[in-house]
Amino acid sequence: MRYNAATIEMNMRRWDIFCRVVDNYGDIGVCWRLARQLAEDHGADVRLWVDDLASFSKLCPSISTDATEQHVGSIEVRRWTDDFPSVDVAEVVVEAFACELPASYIDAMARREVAPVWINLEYLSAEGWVEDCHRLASPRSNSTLTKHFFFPGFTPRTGGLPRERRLLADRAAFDSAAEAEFWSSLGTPGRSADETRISLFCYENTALPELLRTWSEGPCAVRLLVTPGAATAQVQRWFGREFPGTGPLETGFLTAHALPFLPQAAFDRLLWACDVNFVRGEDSFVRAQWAQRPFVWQIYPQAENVHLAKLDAFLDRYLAELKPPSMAEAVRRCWQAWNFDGDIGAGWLDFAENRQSVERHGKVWASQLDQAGNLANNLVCFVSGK
Ligand code: TRH
Repeated sequence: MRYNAATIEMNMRRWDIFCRVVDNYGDIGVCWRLARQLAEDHGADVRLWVDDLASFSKLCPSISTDATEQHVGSIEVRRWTDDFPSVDVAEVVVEAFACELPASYIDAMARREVAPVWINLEYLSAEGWVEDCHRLASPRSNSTLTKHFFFPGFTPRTGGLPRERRLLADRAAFDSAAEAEFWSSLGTPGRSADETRISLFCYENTALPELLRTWSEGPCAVRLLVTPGAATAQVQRWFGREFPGTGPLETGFLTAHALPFLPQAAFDRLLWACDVNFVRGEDSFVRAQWAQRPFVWQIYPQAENVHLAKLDAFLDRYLAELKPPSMAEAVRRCWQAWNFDGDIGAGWLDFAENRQSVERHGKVWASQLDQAGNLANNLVCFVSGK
């Protein structure tokens, strides 16, 4: 959808975003994108409070892990510690993923002559109830403050997905020359005509050994780009040896390369440059959709299998328009095998056979997602209406 970025009114210019890193990188990954999009696309003055600068510095290497206050571009980054300082309250306050604002800050919000707009940014889900809860107000008892629930999502009745204003144009401009330059910047060989290039970002996954075996047996050459952490550990375990310095591990049709942790913008390019992406969690899952490449998602496992319904809800939406139904079923089987230790060998072979059609579908899907607007723009519009 082509729209102008919503303008922030002068009296809504200052935004505080609060982020607690529960585990992994998704919390800070989403908050960092939102902070940048609000600042760069909408001109907001953003102050980002983060309790774990070490995780943050992985995806943004210019972050100093021991600074209490620092700037990255126009964004002020503050270390969030228990002894919260006395600061001016912003006009818009984003509490990411119910991270619980400091009590002293909430008191200061309540003392403001005009109450700030208080947003609780929720986790992403494709489930139907999200549309009913999006934008709901939750007034605080004995207070002038009201918290609003803001749900990212896949339909126009949700908050949409994080997406930079220029993202689709940049993605479209990423041609084979840009791709070759990207591979060379990683020290990875250029492409050969007959290989399938796959990125792997996953949690510990019991289906992975079988998938590696399937890839190693062909019939096509697979060049696997393995991200640090659980993916690298499992690949090394399967090969029975460590990556030899910067060199690959090889067996049969499979060649695996270990990647360093990439800055977030380079991670996005990795997803653009691969033929298929295995992603996880929330933020890389969204980026795989904007990358418009076939992808396989490992959902973040939750207690009591709550994630089963979330996975199905997404598959129902994502596959609704993929025809014929047998192709949609092939994608579903592969994803379910990957998440629930099913027959990933057969699942992969079916998925790979339908790859070109799934890729075409990914482009249609991305333009459909674009109809929901993007999260930062939708937030600015919502806040302006308050
Ligand atoms: O790290 P994750 O597993 O995060 C998860 C999910 O967000 C989950 O929903 C949440 O509940 C849990 O954290 C606490 O996966 P995710 O969401 O894909 O976040 C990874 C981020 O790291 C994303 O912004 C991309 C970024 N990244 C890089 O920038 N460079 C890299 O090399 C890699 C591998 C990731």
